[in-house]
Amino acid sequence: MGFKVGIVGLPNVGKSTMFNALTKSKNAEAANFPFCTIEPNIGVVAVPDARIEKISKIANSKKIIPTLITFVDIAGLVAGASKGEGLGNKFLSHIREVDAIVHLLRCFESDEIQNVNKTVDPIRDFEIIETELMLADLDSLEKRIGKKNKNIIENEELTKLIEKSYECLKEGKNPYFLRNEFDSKILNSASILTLKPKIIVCNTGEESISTGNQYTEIVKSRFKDEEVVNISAEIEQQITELGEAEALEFMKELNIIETGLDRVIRSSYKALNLSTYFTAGPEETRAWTIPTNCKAPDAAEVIHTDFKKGFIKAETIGYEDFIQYNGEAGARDKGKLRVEGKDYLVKDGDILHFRFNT
Ligand SMILES: Nc1nc2c(ncn2[C@@H]2O[C@H](COP(=O)(O)OP(=O)(O)O)[C@@H](O)[C@H]2O)c(=O)[nH]1
Ligand SMILES: [Mg+2]
Repeated sequence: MGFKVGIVGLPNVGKSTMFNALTKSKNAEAANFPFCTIEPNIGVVAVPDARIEKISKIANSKKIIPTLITFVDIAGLVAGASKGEGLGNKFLSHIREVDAIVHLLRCFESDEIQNVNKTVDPIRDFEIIETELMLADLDSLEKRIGKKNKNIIENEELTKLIEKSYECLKEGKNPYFLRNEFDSKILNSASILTLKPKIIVCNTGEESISTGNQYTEIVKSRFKDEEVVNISAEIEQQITELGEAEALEFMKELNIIETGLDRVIRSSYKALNLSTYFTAGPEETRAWTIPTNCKAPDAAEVIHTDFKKGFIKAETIGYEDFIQYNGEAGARDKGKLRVEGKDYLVKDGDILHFRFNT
């Protein structure tokens, strides 16, 4: 269902704590949001988006339907996992299915919680996990390249990507930089673990939740091009146990305006290069997820394949215009309702109404 993000990290870094807080809080937040925990380690959560409420108020909608993202708590990754240590290869099948990876890094000190290593060192921990992913990729690409010769020819760009990644991995290099050289469609279809978009999440202690600490600083300077988010999994869990007013009060005390979980969700959305458009009417205001820079008929297809097949045009109002002119009628009066054709690239926040032949 929708886009999937896997949470990985060494044992005891706080993955399950964060996962539980994520799924629990988003469940409690609005009972009418479609939500489910498919398996104990898979949860579907709503993407927080303040725009949807504003639109629905203006459109006088009975219902709000947010867009969703799936999180998977992936346990069992330890040094040697690719060779069967820990839960061994079991975790690999979980990771293969995800669209992006959250690396949860331990940045808190605690005498009680055992790390597999004695010291706190988020970069070392990251490298351990990445090494396992690289070894797993090396193994699977070797097989794929072998198969190709036996007549399973893949598309040319994909073959190039596979071969280049394989060359890197053979030399012990991480092929992640190839993300800059290939189209996202090819990257997404490659099913290569080390090429999946990454979100780096630092699990800090309570005292450094708003300021960060020495460890989160190291992480931030190492990952300049990635989304880096600081959270405290324990605090997030505590927040989920409070009522709305208490939670806000608590957050004020901690000097944070937004929960770490909301930031993790939004960073994931960004790392996946996704945008949102809306449909709005008296029945419902609904958010739809599309790849950024998607053409109107492809955006329509997210609602229904018939919308793409019979696509005629998309009546389009930009989000700012919709708010400023108080909805569709106002925007139309001011000439802000545009009629867009099949080459229109949908913008984040657009309110769309598709016209199509059946
Ligand atoms: N002090 C402290 N302990 C934490 C924090 N996050 C998680 N823990 C504790 O670390 C232990 C392992 O957490 P868990 O979520 O099960 O880790 P996992 O193995 O990565 O799933 C639990 O006892 C948590 O309560 C944190 O931010 N600070
Ligand atoms: Mg766990």
